[in-house]
Amino acid sequence: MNKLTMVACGALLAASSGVNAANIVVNGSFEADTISGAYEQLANVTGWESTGQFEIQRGSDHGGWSAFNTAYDGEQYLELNSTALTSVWQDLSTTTGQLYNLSFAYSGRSDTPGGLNSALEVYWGGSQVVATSVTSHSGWVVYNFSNLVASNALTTLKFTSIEPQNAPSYGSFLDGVVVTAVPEPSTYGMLALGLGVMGLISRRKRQQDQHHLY
Ligand SMILES: [Ca+2]
Ligand SMILES: [Ca+2]
Repeated sequence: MNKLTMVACGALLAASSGVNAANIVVNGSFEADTISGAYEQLANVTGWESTGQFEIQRGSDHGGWSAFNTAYDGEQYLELNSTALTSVWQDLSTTTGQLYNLSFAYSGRSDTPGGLNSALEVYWGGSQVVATSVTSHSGWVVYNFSNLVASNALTTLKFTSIEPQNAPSYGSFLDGVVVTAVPEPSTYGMLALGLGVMGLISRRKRQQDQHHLY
């Protein structure tokens, strides 16, 4: 790789890092407050607010109970229903008018009495992002929502557990909450420019090689 190619690669990497935007959720994987047992009920969890107390659980493969999930990401996750159906939320620092993508992993709890379904509602800036509640009962399901608009400098991301009302301390596991800014068109422009430069260098190199051959 010659010097010019290396410079072009550097430009390409710089443009790419803009595409892979950072997660603006604080402690979206619930790993910041390390618990020592299988589960722990906490008054406070880094980055998050709650209508009740929090419950952090360790994945079944990291000392948690067999009824618990393997963490979707890392070793721990949140159980919204600590002792009652609760909401958790976080005020995200956003740019007004900017578009964001949201993804998270959700699961009901497998040992919920009577096999009752768990259900969750998700709100972005006060508006529900899905018309019907998310429902899942066995294993993690990853949900993705694209192009959510930020109307303010702070946007509240909220998860509200609404089922099972008859076993309100069971389930609604949440993990891997990620919100990233949708790349600006100018970032794509830089990336395209970087790729164009690479293509040009590659063509010139081939032409030079041909000169050497003949
Ligand atoms: Ca986690
Ligand atoms: Ca619980």
